[in-house]
Amino acid sequence: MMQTELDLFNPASPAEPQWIGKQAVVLPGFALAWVETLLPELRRIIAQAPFRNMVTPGGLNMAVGLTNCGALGWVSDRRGYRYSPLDPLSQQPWPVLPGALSELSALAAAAAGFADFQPDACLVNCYKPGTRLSLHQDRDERDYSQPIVSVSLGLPAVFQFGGHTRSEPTQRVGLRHGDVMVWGGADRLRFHGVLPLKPGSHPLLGSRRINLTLRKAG
Ligand code: MD6
Ligand code: FE
Repeated sequence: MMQTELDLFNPASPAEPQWIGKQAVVLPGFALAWVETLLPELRRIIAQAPFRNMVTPGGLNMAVGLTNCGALGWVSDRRGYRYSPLDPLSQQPWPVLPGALSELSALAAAAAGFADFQPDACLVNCYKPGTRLSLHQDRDERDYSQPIVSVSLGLPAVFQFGGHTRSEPTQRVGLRHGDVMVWGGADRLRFHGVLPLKPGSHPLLGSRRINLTLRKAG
């Protein structure tokens, strides 16, 4: 059967990789086997470094709840965006990056053609129904030759994948619980965002979506 965009939303469709760019791919269900290991780790991370709404340099409150684990964490405030070894809330190092998350992300990166991916930062985003993430580029990492690996958990979302300028048209990609997306190379700096989350309840995570993005930031 030919793969169409609609198949992404059909649970019965085969879990074939969906290439959405030359070097950007969705691996449907790739993280499902790791969820049981990841959820207790996630609880530990959130207990140590709770979700918070960061402020943009322009003074706006970000709607997405945000925290990090790993040697470096992404932070935003009136001074700008950067990676920091300390959680500004606690002035302590971020929670340790779970080994299972490094392994999973290295395997996913390899499946997408990126060998030896060694993440040192994991941004954890929490979306409630209605929360969106506006179009942006991920450009605060030092080395753009390294890909980003994104793990979706909980409620499904519609990811917008654009071009190299904000005004280019975007494609829409469904991301469901357990899906992993890898992008890098020629696609590394493409604009992207998340449409407002639809209300719903996920059996394991309740009324939210959690997205983990693993990066080599430093
Ligand atoms: C999200 N993700 O899916 C937000 N960035 O909730 C991102 O902003 C993102 O998924 C770079 C690469 C993959 C991503
Ligand atoms: Fe991003």
